[in-house]
Amino acid sequence: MTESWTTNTTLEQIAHWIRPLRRVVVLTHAKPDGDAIGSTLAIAAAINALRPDAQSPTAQVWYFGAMPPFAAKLIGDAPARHFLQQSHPGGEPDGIVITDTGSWNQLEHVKDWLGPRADRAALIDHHRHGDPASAARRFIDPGSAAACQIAAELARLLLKLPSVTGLPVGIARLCYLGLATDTGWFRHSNTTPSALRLAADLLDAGVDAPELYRIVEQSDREARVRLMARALAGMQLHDRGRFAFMSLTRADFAEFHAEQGDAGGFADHAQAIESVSVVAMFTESDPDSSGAPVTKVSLRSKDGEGGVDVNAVARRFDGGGHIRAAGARIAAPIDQARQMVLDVLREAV
Ligand SMILES: [Mn+2]
Repeated sequence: MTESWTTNTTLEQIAHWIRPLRRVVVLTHAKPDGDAIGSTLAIAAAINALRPDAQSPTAQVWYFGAMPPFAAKLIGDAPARHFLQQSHPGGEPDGIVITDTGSWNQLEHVKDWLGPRADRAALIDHHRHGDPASAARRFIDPGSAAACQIAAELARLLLKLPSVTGLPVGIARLCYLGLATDTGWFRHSNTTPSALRLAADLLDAGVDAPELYRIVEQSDREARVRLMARALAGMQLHDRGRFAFMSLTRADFAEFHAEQGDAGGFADHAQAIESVSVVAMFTESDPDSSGAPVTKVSLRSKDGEGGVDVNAVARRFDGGGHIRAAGARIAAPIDQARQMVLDVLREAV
């Protein structure tokens, strides 16, 4: 019998397993977002704080694919490596920690390396779906607002603190980053009482929340805002305004000297339209290894009466995510991908 995508351990046990490790690689999904970056760096920092006098840091983070514009400021001089495409990084860690995913299609770049080492891997995640074979030890809580909510607790356990209010401010700040970005700065439906209590505790730990807001939301390059204008200008509404579709081609990115990482979060702006229930943002990706076209779709669904489960829609295309935010990669040119998604959305409502 194959294992299911459920928790099979406790955070205490994961902390206990991590503590004696001497060489740890921390991984997350490709094209990491605020939660992925915050949770990986927070856990790596907590692990490295266990052996402050070590010659080289115990834990190192590996990132794959495009990084968001704010990443560099948050990574700073933390031990992190960045690979743009499929790599077989050297080294043989005695432990691997994965955050904010456990699905092979999001770990594609490192799958060949990770697969045979899953017996020495642990993952913490808040997604509803994943591949249990990616890690032998799994703590999965879809009730957590962000992977960072779980990471904050794991960091507390690693450092044997009575409360997350005692976390070093550098770690607390990273946890706040993921919590804030995954909840849309505490606006989305995952803004639970426990998420807000954790946010309060992290502020008590000394986090400068307005500074983080500035770094993440108010440090865009001009190219990103121009790209956003292009996406919004070409927006089309379907089904009496219920679905808003936007597209960006590789030529659009090239024109503004923008990178794929510059296009995140555009869907929020189209959600401002009252009639809109679902926003689909299509971006033309690089062709696959055989040269066939690939379109990435990012889906956002508005809360409230008649809200659409976009996770179910994304899963029809082998993607996934959350009920209100999900995505997929579709092996089709952009116009065809738009029609395919529209068909599935019409079935879903
Ligand atoms: Mn997340």
